[in-house]
This record gives sequence, C-alpha cells and structure tokens, in this order.
Amino acid sequence: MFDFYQVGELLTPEEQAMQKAARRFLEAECLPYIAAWWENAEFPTHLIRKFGEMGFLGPNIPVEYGGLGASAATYGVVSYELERIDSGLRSFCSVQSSLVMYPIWAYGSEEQKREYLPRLARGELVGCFGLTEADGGSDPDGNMKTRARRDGGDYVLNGSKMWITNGNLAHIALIWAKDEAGVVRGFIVPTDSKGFRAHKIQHKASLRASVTSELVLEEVRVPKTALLPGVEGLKGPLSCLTQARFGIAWGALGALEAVYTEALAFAQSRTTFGAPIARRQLVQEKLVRMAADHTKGLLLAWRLARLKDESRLRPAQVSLAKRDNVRAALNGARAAREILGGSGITLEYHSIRHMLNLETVDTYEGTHDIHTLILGRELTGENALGEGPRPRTVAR
Ligand code: TGC
Ligand code: FAD
Repeated sequence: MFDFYQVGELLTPEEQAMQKAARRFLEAECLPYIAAWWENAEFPTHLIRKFGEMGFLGPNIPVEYGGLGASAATYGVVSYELERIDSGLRSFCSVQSSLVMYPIWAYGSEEQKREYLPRLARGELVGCFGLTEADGGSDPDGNMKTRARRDGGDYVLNGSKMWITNGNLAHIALIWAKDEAGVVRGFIVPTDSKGFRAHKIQHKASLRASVTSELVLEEVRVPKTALLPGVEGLKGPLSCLTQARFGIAWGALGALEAVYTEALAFAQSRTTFGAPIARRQLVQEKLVRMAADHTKGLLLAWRLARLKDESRLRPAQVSLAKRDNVRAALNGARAAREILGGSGITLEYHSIRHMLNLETVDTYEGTHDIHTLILGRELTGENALGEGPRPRTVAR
C-alpha cells in the first residue's frame, strides 16, 4: 500500500482491519476481472450480496438497522479500496450507502427504516437516487420538473430523471420531486410500480462497469407512507450528497494509488536510451506530483473523517476535498497513461480505465467548477453561481 506519510497509523485498529479485509477481498474477487467487466459494460451483480457480507453497504448505519455503526473513516477506507479497483464499484456502494440508506436513516419514519435498511445493508435490495434531470444537474432546484401531487391517501409522481446510477438494478428509487407548493420532497418508489420505467444508457466511454439509467415516471402512484417525512427542501438531497462526496474524496485516492503504482513499476522496468525511464527527470516529476497529491489528499480525507465523526463537518469542507482529490486523481491517471506510452492505451493496464472513469467522477456529485463556486461563495460571501429568475425553494 502506498502511504508516504503513514496516514494509515492515524486510523483505529478497526479501520485498519476493514481496509485490509476490503483489499484482500477485492483483489481476489474483482481485480482479475475488472477490465473485462468494463469492456463489456457489465456490473458484477453476483457480488452485491458479498458486498453486504463484507459490510460495504451502509457501514455508518447503526447496527440496529443492519449497518456496522462504524466510523466515517471506515466508510472512507472502503470507498478507497473499491475505487482502487474501479470507480464503478465505488459508485454502486456510494449510492446504496450515502444516497439511499443515509436519507432513509436520517429522514425516514421508523417503519421505513425497519422495512428497508436491513435488506439494503445485506444487498437483498438495491436502491438508486434520482435527483438530476436532463435539463441540467448542476442546478437541481431550478431544473426540477418532476412533480408529486396529492390524491387522497396517495402521491402521484410525474417526470423523469437522467444519469441515474444503479437505475436498472434498483428495487427502490429515492425520487426527489416538487410537491404542489413547489417544495422538494423525497419519495421511496418501488421500481415495479405501474408507470415507472428505467432505460439503460448505452455507449458510455466512462464508468462502464456501472449501470447508468434514465428513469421515467408516468402517473406513478405511491401511498403517502412512501414520503420521507423528516426533510423538506433542497437540503434533503444536498445533505445526502455531502455524505457521498465525502466517500468520493477517499475513493479518488484509491484510484490515484492504483495508477501511481502502475506507472512507477512500468517506469522502473522500461528502458530507453540505455536506462530505465524512471531515471529521467521528466518522468520523475510526474511520479512525484502523483505521490505528493496522494499524500496531501489522504491527510485531507483523514481530517475530514474525524470532523465528520465529531459532527463538525461543513459541506464546503467536503466540496474542497471532493474537488481537489478527484482532480488530482484525474491528472495522475492522465500522467500515468502517458508514462505507459503506447501500452497505456490498452485495457491490459489499469490507468486508462481509471482515467476515463475519473472524467465522470470529476463531473458527478457536483462538477469541479460547481465546487469551485461553492467554495468561492463560502470564502467571499458572494454568489457567483448565478441568481436566476426562478423562485427559491423555501422549507415550510
Ligand atoms: P442553496 O441555497 O445553496 O441550498 C439550499 C439548502 O440546502 C442547504 N445545503 C446543504 N445542506 C447539506 N449539504 C450540502 N452540501 C448543502 N448545500 C446546501 C442550504 O443550507 C440550504 O438550506 P436551507 O435550510 O437554507 O433551505 O441551494 P442552491 O440551489 O443555490 O444550490 C447550489 C448548489 C450548487 C450548492 C447545489 O445545487 C449543488 O450542489 N449542485 C450540484 C448538484 C449535484 O451535485 N448533483 C449530484 C447528483 S447525484 C450524483 O451525481 C450521484 S453520482 C453517484 C455515484 O454514482 O457515485
Ligand atoms: P450541467 O449542469 O448542464 O453543466 C454543464 C457544464 O456547465 C459543466 O461543466 C458545469 O460545471 C458548467 N456549469 C453549470 N453551471 C455553471 C455555473 N453556474 N457557472 C459556471 N459553470 C457552470 N445524478 C443523480 O441524481 N443520481 C445519480 O445516481 C447520478 N449518477 C451519475 C452517473 C454518471 C455516470 C454521470 C455522468 C452522472 C450522474 N449523475 C447522477 C448526474 C450528475 O450529478 C450530473 O451529471 C452533474 O451534476 C452535472 O450535471 P449535468 O451533467 O446536467 O451538467
């Protein structure tokens, strides 16, 4: 494991044990097959229950609801190890843990928690999270056309969602829709509901070992017990994003470790002009940049985890870590691909797969530029995101 500042020593024995177990499991069950899954655009559904057994699904959820009740860094190291293999594997677990289990745990009724959380933790049920719509995901409030209207004891949902991870695998979809007062609300929608359809998005050149879908809801009727009672307004979905972005800040460093170690080994064994390319300053500069970014990113992620456990985490702090760690990993993957030369363009090596995946990771969960603007707003008090003529969503 590459860990230049021994950040691993700052982890508790339980966190260290989880990281070791995850690495052992993923190296045996995923690493040998991932390139083929990626090339064939396949997600390894046979591993979902095993992910549950390993504690990868909702590790932070309390034990009474089927989770491990584990620390933030436990979730962090799991994300790191998953993404060291492939961003698509981490995506699956991010969505299940942070975007489906978290909102049910944080905002669900007791009945909803008991009905869904243990089965989601075991991987018996798969969930997806529908926030983004086709007109522009960066501004989910301004672009949300999906509506929920009351009809007796039910809600009726109409609209569509775009780019939804796990959409075609999911048994339940967490759908964010505006009610008749224009307030964003969350609904747990069984995907076998009449009027619910998922279309798998084809021809992706990134995150191929992950299922991405468009969801269409036409007069989908759910009982009022499907509503998450504990939250109103955009802060509902945004607070879930804070959880997932935290995991991505760790995960991206797993991908960075993978491309760094691959590039280093190649550079040490590849000889040109009578010496290994690792002896060349231009190559060393690239490797040093990767190692430095990994080291700084890990310290950032570790500190963030401790702040999270102390409930002192601010969303803008997560924005900084997601933004910088993902961009560092993407730059590292591009540099690793370059060091590998022609070999770097084949799936025999991992760097180009990570590089292409990280283009998605740089975009989803808030694009790099959106996080820049969130941070700019936090630092200056000035909103450069754009005001827009739309009415703001106000929690009642
Ligand atoms: P804004 O006025 O900033 O906020 C509205 C309310 O939400 C609160 N809030 C947050 N709460 C918790 N966590 C956060 N990160 C929060 N950010 C904001 C805020 O305090 C306010 O609360 P209240 O009580 O005053 O109502 O709203 P805005 O419309 O100006 O938002 C701007 C912006 C840019 C922050 C937001 O729209 C945004 O984050 N946009 C990016 C959207 C995004 O990240 N989408 C991701 C979709 S899911 C996904 O990509 C999954 S990929 C998963 C995978 O496969 O791994
Ligand atoms: P847009 O919002 O249209 O942005 C286009 C460009 O404009 C970007 O470069 C952006 O940075 C820039 N931009 C936007 N606004 C501004 C501004 N104010 N100032 C300057 N620049 C700006 N969403 C879900 O809800 N659930 C999921 O499970 C999910 N999974 C995904 C999986 C994949 C593989 C992908 C690719 C996306 C997924 N998403 C999901 C959607 C993702 O969150 C969005 O793609 C992302 O938020 C960006 O939205 P957009 O693609 O509509 O781009």
